[in-house]
Amino acid sequence: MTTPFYITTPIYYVNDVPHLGHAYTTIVADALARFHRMRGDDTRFLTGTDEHGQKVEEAATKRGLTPQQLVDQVAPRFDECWKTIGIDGYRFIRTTDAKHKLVVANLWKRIRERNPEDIYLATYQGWYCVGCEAFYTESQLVKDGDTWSCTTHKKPVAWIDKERSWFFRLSKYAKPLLAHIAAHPEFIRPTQYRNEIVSFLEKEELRDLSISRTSFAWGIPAPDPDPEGLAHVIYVWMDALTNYYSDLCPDGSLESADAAKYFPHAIHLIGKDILRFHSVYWPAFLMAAGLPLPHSILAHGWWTVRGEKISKSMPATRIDPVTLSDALAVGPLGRPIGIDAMRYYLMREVPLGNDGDFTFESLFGRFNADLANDLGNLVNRSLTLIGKFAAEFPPVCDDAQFAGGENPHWQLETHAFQATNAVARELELCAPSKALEQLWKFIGQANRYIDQTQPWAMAKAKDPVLGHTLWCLQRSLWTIAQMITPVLPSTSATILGWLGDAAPARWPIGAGGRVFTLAPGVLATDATPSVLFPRLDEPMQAAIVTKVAGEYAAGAAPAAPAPKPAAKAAVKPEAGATDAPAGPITYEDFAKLELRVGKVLTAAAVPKKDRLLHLTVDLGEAKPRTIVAGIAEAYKPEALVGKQVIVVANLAPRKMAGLMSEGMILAAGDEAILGLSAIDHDVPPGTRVR
Ligand code: ME8
Repeated sequence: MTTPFYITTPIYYVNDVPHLGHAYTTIVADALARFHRMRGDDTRFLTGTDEHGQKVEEAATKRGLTPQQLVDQVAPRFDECWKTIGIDGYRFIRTTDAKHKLVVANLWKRIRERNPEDIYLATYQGWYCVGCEAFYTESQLVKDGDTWSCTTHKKPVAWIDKERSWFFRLSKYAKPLLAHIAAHPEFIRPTQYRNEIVSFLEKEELRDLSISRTSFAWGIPAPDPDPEGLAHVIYVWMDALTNYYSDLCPDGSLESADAAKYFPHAIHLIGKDILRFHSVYWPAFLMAAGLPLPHSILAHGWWTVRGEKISKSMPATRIDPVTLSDALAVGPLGRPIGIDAMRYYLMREVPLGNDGDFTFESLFGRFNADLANDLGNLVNRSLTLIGKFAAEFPPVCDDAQFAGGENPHWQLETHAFQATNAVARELELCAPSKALEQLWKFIGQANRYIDQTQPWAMAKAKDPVLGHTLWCLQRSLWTIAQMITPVLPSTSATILGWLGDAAPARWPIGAGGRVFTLAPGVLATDATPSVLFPRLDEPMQAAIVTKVAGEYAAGAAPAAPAPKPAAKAAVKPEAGATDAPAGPITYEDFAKLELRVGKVLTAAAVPKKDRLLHLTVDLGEAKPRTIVAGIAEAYKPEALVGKQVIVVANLAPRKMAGLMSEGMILAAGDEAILGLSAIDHDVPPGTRVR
C-alpha cells in the first residue's frame, strides 16, 4: 500500500499572465511532488486557474472581450508557462469546467441539506476589494483622506450599498476551527501562520460571510432561488476553494473514491496573502458540508523586488520566470540548467514561510558558490578522477575499508547515510531550503573526501585502495545526483546519465539503512562531463541583468551587483598597490618574491569579519604559518582543508582582525567568483614557485 500525497497550488487569477511569484509556489509544489514520487508515494499534484468573479469580468470589459474569451486566452498561458519551466506531472483545473461548476453547486446544496440554517438571505453593506475579491471591515483597511484602501493592492476599495446576498453562517465555526487547529498542530504551517489565525479567531468576532453577488453575472449561479427573483452568482472564493475537492470528483458527485483517498492528505500550498480564505473559510465550508478537512495549509511568504511585493499590479516588479530561466541558461546544457538554477535559488535562498527580496547579487552568489563551485567542482573532479584512473584501478567496493573507525571511506559512508535521512526528513516537513542546506553539507564532505584521500597521489603510489576510493566517489556522486532530483531535476538526470544510470530517480536508501550498499548497476567510468554551471563572470552577469531587467524603468528593476574591480588579492593590498599594470619589472624584482606551495591544515571563520578566514598553512617549515585571508565569501572553511595554495612567504607579517598574518595567499577574481591558485598535482609543502 503506497501512501497518498496530494499537493495543490492556489488556482491563479486569469486577469494577467504568470510572474515569478506564481512560479515560486508552483515550483515548490513540483519539487515536493517529485520527492514523493521518487519515494513511491501515490502522488497527485494540482494547479489551475480561477476564472470567475468581478475582477475577471472587469479585466475582460477593459480589453473589449467577453469573460469567456478572456479566460480562454489567458488560462492556457499558465499551463504553457508551467510546461516551459519544466513543471511535471500536474493536473490543471479551470473553474469554468462544467464538472467543477457542478461540484460547487453540490457543495452548496450539501451545506443546506446538512445545516439548513447555515445559508440564509440578508443584505450586505460594506467595503469590497475587487483585487482580493474580499469583503473588508474598516479595521482591515487603511485610510488616506476620504479614501479607504486595501493593504495588499494599495488601491481604493469599493462601497457595496445594501446588496441582497446569500450568507454563510461562518460565525458558528470559530470554536470548531480552534478545536481542530489545537488537535492538529500541523494544520496551519509554518507556526507563525498558525499563531496568526489562532489569534484572529480568538480575538476577532467571526462575522457571517456573504457568499453570493447580484451586481455582476460572471460566476456559477447559486442553486437556491431568490424569492424576489434576483439572479445570484456564487462568491468567487467559495467557487475557487472548491477546486481542491472538485478535481477529485470525476462525475461531479461529492461521493468519490478519489476524494476519500486523497483529500484527507491534501496539502494546500499558498502565499500568505490568502491564508485566511484557506484556513478559515474553506475548512468551515467543509465542516458545514460534513466533509473531511485537508491535511494542512502550508503558507509561504512573498518575493519582493526592492522591498515591493512582486505582483500583477506593480509592473516594475513583474519578473517573467521564462525570461529569467532563459537568461540563466548560460552553459552548454542550455535551458534545463537555467531552469534548475532558478529553482535552486528560489528554494535555497529563503526558508519556506519567510519573505525574500529578489536581487541579482544573491542570485549570482548562489549560482557561483553553490552550483558552479560546490556541486560543479565535485562532479567534475569525481568524474575526471574516475575517467583517469578507473582502467588501472577498477571501482569496486572493498568491505575491509568500511571496518568503521576514523578512516575517510567509512566517514563518507556515515555522512551519506546521515544526509539521505536528514534531507528526506526536511522534504517530508516541506522545508526545501533546510533540505538543501543538509544536502550541500554532504557535497562539502564529499569534496573534502577527495582532498583527504588525494586519489592522484594514490595513483602515483600505486595504492590498491584507489579502486575502493573511486567506488566511494561514484557512490557519493550517485547519492547526491538522486537527492538533488526534486530541486534540480535536469542536473540530476545529466549526472546520472554520465554515471550510466538511466533508471527513474529513486531515493537512495539501501538495505538495512546503508546507503552505499545500494548498487545501482554498473556505473560508467569513462564519462567526459561538460560544465554544468559555468561560473558567471562580470560580463555574463551584466548580460543576465540586461535580459531580465531590461524591460523595467530605470531604478525599478531588482538591484544589480555593483561593478567590481577586475582583480583583487586575497588579503587587502598594501597601501599604494593598485590593479593597474606597473610596467615591465626586472628578474631581480621578481626574484625578491618568495612564492611557495602551502597546504592548508586548518581553516576557521574569523568572528565578526564576514570576508576573512583564519588559516594555518604548512610551508614545510618547523611550524605552520598563520594566514588571514579575505576569501570567506568564496570558500567555506571546510572546503579549504587539504588544498594546495601558493603563498607569498616573505611578505612582512601584518596584524589583521587581532591575528598576526604571516603571508598572503594568491587568488584570482573577486568574492563569489574568487578562485585559489591551484597546482594540478601534489607538490611537497614549501616547494618554491618560480
Ligand atoms: O489569489 N511572492 O490568485 P492570484 C510569492 N485566485 N508568491 C506569490 C507572489 C509573490 N510576490 N505573488 C503571487 C489568487 N504569488 C486566487 C487564489 S485559490 C483557491 C484562489 C502566488 O493569481 C502565491 O501563491 O492572485 C499567492 O497566494 C498566489 O500566487 C496568488 O495568485
